[in-house]
Amino acid sequence: FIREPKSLAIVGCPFSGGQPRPGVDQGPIHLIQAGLPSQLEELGWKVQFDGHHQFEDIAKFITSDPDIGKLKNPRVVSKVCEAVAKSVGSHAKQGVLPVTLGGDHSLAMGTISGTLEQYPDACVVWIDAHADINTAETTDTGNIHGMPVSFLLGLGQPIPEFAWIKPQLKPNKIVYIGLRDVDAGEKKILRENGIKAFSMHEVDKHGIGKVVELALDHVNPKRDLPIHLSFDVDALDPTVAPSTGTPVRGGLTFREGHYICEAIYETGCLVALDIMEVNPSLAKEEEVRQTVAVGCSLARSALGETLL
Ligand code: HAR
Ligand code: MN
Ligand code: MN
Ligand code: MN
Repeated sequence: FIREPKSLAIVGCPFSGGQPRPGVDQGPIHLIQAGLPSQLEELGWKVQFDGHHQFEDIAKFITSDPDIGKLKNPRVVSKVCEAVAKSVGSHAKQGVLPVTLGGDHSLAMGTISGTLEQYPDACVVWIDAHADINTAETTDTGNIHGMPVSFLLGLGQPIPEFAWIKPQLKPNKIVYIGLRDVDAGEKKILRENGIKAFSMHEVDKHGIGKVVELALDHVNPKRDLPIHLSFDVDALDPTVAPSTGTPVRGGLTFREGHYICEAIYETGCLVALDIMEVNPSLAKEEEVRQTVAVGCSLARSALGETLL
């Protein structure tokens, strides 16, 4: 799917409007400063990075953004994601692999919309402690980073402000790994839509190797469909990635997280990657450094770094 010579484009998304904690907008800036572009060049990629998105330009035109039902910052989140969809979509169209650095996970409405525009048959592998599948009706918090999957699937009552999102994702084209903090309403949605999810229970039971194989068997049985990997760093155990907005204990080990990335790279089907929810303002300096470094190394593993 990706043209030779292997090219990728880093889409820096300093955005935090999908959740309440300041700082996650600084995630992409730290990932770039840690040297991610040159690390990916060393893996043989041609790396384009023309600076981070300037979402202030969007926010400027939205002078008032009252809640819609429970949804917080709905217009800003929607416009930002629409811009991200265009950017990811245009890179994908040119055979360039978009690597989106978040920023909060509401951005995945944009990244996955952009991917599906170019690759309508793509499947999504969503790595997270959370299912991020609340609808406007089921959300307790109103934080849109807990909802992007429901928008992509077209669940819940349509919201005119989000009408640009084509509900192109089918429930059998997304699979989760790492879940352990799923709301009651989300469990119901997963069940009713037959969405495949491998929680930490399945990781404990089968081991990560088997879980990734089963996950890919579900969304990509012949290993011939494009894959969009959306990796929320809170899928990792907080001892591994402490500096994130909603850490949940009992998560993926360092190796389990990297194994997922390596196994997806090995399919040769990866067409887009998101590294989300790195928040450099939520931990001590050393833990921030560790979390940023892990974000970089997950990206490297997904883009071809091997241990030998
Ligand atoms: N389910 C909760 C909510 O809807 C918590 C959501 C998410 N936090 C994340 N997303 N970091 O992965 O608000
Ligand atoms: Mn670009
Ligand atoms: Mn998430
Ligand atoms: Mn999460």
